[in-house]
Amino acid sequence: MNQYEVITLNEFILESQSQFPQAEGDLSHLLHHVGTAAKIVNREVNKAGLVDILGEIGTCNVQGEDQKKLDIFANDHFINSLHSCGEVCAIASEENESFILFDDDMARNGKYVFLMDPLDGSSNIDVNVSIGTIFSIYKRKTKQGEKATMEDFLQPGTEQVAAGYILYGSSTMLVYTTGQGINGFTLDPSIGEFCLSHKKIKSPEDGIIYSINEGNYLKFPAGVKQYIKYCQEKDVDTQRPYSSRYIGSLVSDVHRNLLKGGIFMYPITESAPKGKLRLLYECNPIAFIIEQAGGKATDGHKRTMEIKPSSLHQRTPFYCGSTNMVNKVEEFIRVFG
Ligand code: P6P
Repeated sequence: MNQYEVITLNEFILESQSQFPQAEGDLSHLLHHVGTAAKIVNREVNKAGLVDILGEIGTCNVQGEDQKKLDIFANDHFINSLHSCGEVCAIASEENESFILFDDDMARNGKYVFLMDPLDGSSNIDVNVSIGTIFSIYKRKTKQGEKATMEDFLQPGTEQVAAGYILYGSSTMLVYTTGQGINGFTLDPSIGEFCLSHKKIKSPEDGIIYSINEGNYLKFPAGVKQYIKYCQEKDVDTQRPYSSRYIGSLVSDVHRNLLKGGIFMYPITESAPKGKLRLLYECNPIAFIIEQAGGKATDGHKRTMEIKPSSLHQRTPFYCGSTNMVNKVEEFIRVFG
């Protein structure tokens, strides 16, 4: 790609589809709608400080977390946009207790189900720290025309047909995969298009950044405590001590480590005995992205994408990033528990 060639997200999606003669264009159409919805949410996120869309609305989501006005805006917008595209028969969201069924003529025959965290890290909104949208797409298991059921959502991450995230940061990026590698698109506000900016991202198999909320140190499993100490010890050969970088916004921490190399960890703690992050619409899509970039994503023992889900909002411990770093923390967990 020469420096002057601009490849928009939609051109890239169509070009990618053309490589699969049997493709019918429905996933391409769905991904186009994700991109359009992301632009609308980005517009609201960018002006959040100027209009009455900051702050809480006095309600809690199914997780018991205070809902922010932007949370609700993003959730509603993605739901409406994906409903109108007709390719999705049902949606599950962090913001909704159960999945939303589209049982009308427009979407009943949709081939896919869509899962999302519409605005992850929303506690950072009011202090202008970057936030993100995370999404995961599966082919439905129920027959087209039938009503979608929970079975369509409780699929292991290995069954994902696409996954990605939008990062509303210093620039707005959309990063996604359909299983043929991952590519990053940066929104050019002057033309209102996501343009290919990070082609075929490959993540370094080693890194010198570790990301974890060390405020929970006393509650971590022994192996995680030992690994943190390992990261902090001086060792010239392995470029230790590593740097600690933690934004507290999953998409931001993962994106930085994806590009630079590093490990993100959210272990179990006393207050989160199963971990804090949700398997279906946070960990699985991130795991798909990370693995497609050559990295690794596990629960400390098992590949995240092979976990068989049992409920929509189930949580899991999560260790992801550079393969050698994930292998090392798993080694400490094996030895120290
Ligand atoms: P803690 C944000 O609330 C989030 O879901 C992720 O984006 C982030 O990685 C994590 O929680 C931060 O959690 O407990 O460190 O504040």
